[in-house]
Amino acid sequence: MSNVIFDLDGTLLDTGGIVDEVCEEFLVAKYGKQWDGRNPEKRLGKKPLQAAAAIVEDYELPCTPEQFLAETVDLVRGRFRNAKALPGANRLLKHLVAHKIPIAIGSNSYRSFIAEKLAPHSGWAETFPVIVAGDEVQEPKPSPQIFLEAAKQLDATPSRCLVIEDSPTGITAGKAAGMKVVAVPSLPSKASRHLYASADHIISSLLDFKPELWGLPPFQDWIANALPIEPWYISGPVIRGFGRGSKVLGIPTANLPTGAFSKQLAEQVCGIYLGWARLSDKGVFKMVMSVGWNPYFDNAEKTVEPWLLHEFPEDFYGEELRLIVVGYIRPEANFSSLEDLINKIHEDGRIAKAALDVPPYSAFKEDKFLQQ
Ligand code: ADP
Ligand code: RBF
Ligand code: MG
Repeated sequence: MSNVIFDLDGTLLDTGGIVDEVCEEFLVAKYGKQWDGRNPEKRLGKKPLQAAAAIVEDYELPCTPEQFLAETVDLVRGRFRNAKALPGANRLLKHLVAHKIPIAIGSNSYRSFIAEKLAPHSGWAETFPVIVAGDEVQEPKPSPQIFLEAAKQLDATPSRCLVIEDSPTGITAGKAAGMKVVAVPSLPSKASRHLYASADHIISSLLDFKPELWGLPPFQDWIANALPIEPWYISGPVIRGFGRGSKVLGIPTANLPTGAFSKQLAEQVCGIYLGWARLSDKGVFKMVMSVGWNPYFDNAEKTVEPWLLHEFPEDFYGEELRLIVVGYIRPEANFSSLEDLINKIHEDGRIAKAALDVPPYSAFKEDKFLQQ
């Protein structure tokens, strides 16, 4: 593989949240209706007018899709600049650019919107020598036209192009173009899994993209079996969790109320992380934790499950716990037996324990956040 073609919305940029925000506010203000985010598959990866038609139908709005789009488009546009790079996007782009791998964007979005979305991200617009938009071809995805045009402009044959996509529509388009396709699903639910079946490979986030599987140069930034990340800081009183950490697994996890950092949590990739924990009365400890829905138990909410790598003589419910999360270990996984899950968690613990002794992870032990 010598070329990579990226979808933009939901793959490199978190624009889905912006559209949802606008719809939620607009629906209640104009029509007194409550947005519930239903049927994301009808909007994801679609042209704006198709997505608008889905909303008009789903909420039985007394307007045409054209009217709905006309009334909301500027609200959405106004927020493009708030769209954050998805975790791992900057890392992957820098890596490909450093290795001179030709890259392109192939997006169903309009050309002018793409330009506005890229503008706040330093270096992004210049990074892509080729951008093909939905209004520059006759048929948008799932037609292969966008990707075929991108390949043409890259001067590459389709079989030498890898597409990275979050939407089923885009995966269909990439396969129809005769390209390899890696899916980073924006519809993470189990029920949506079959929509991604035609992808060559499915990953849970760009952090898990392995370039070497596609004949591209490997990343060299893992340190001590973990990937250093931009640290994130969370805290709260230790509360009761699902009541099974110690009982079912023999691995206690000190749960935090997620309300205080729900937005931060929504942005974090589900997976296993390492970091430092500080208990107000006890000091600073190494920590390994899972973030997500715990597929093995299929929880209904996204939680953090920090296991402090220390033996405590008793429980510490109610005590203030502060966490700095500094490294990523792996995606959340499902396991065919409880024993396999437990073994994996112990392996995570060993990785965290060793990694936290070396830079860059070790330095955060002295972070002010843990000292106050
Ligand atoms: P819950 O479902 O309430 O979280 P767990 O079985 O997961 O129950 O146990 C978590 C509790 O165990 C924590 O809230 C804390 O009070 C206690 N605990 C004892 N040792 C540890 C440890 N090493 N890491 C995390 N929590 C611990
Ligand atoms: N649960 C899963 O379903 N899949 C996992 O891959 C997984 N990894 C974990 C890794 C660590 C380090 C810890 C502490 C927990 C992990 N668990 C995982 C979560 C476990 O299911 C959870 O702690 C219990 O559900 C306790 O409520
Ligand atoms: Mg727990």
